[in-house]
Amino acid sequence: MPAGQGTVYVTTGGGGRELTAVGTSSFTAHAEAGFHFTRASVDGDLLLLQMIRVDGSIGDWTTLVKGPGVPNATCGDGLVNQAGETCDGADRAACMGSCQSDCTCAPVCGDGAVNQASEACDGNADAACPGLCRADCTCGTPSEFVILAPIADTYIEAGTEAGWDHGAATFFDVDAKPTGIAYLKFDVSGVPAEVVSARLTLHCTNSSIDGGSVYPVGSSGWIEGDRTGTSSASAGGPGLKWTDVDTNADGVIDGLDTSPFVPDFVHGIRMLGVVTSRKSVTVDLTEAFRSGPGLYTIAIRNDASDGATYVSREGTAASQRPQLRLQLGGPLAGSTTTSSTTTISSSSSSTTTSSSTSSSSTSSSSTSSSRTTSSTSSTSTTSSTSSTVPTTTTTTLPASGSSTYQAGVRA
Ligand SMILES: [Ca+2]
Ligand SMILES: [Ca+2]
Ligand SMILES: [Ca+2]
Ligand SMILES: [Ca+2]
Repeated sequence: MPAGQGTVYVTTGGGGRELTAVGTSSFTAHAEAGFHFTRASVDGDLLLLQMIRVDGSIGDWTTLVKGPGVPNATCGDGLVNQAGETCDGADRAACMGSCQSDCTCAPVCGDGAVNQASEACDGNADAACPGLCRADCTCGTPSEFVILAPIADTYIEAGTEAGWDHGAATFFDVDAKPTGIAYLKFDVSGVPAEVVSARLTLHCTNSSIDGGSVYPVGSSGWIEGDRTGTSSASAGGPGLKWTDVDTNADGVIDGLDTSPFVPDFVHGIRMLGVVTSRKSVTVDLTEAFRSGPGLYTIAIRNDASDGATYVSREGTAASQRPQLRLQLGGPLAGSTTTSSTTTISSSSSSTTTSSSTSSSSTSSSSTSSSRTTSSTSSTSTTSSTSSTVPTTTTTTLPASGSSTYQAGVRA
């Protein structure tokens, strides 16, 4: 637009809590349903807006420039602002470790890839020793691990099934419409050793953009029940029901409910992320299993009306049932093995964020701002904040359907 002749308005999504599928239109540069926030960076005549996902990666960005020139983005300018940059100096939200001079994340143990000479394996990248990767990225021995099945699992659901017992169902749902929350109970009382890492694997049977977030539950005193949740015969079963937890019957489970089975939504442990039907998903829940021997309950809730479904412990295929794999800090009880366990590092390297508290949701993060500007530029005169009237507008457009962006477009 001509210099000094208008105001650019930028509308950014976020807020709310439920993810919904998003579409595209003729002027959409990027559309994505995901948890994110928008970061605005102002540097002189440059305004950079970025969609930052929960994992710190950048989903989309757009740049507005006042004045004649668009400064060249470089690796080293301290902002993730061009294709190929995962980080840049201190701007490294997507990195578990530091940012390297080439603007990529430095490899660390815990990033899920075997990418350092010291790593034999890393999380799910365990081809060198399937199922036996230690938290310190070395290969362990079978005696260091135990695999636990849940001793109970179920889900509770608002609405017409609020009084239903789903304890014997072959699956469990997490969903936001109606709200469905899954509960899994594990008995770690027979494991008298430090839990160095705990990884839960679930088998998904219904894809979702939000597989759910995992939360601790303070009490394991709930009953699984014996109804399958497939008919109204499930009403009134002995198992945990929505109506048991939503004690004030307002249709929402939160801190206003007095049930001991209200999940601790303030201390989310981990997100499952996008989950795909017929695939397994594994999450690191180490921090939830650090209290020593005993019973543990975790709950899974998502924020998408696009619900996810997982195989329960009653699932037909044993290999698809939930599994909690524990790496122990000492030999198993009764085990006579001594040598192989001495090298176990108890300094768990699983750091990570319990990112699930970052809220917001939705929708197309940014549309092409060349359209946006042209449609809003002409008449408005006042607008407080915009002393930054751009004379040149740069917008980032998708290069070719990928997530890499490049070219600036003059408005
Ligand atoms: Ca840069
Ligand atoms: Ca690694
Ligand atoms: Ca069950
Ligand atoms: Ca309630």
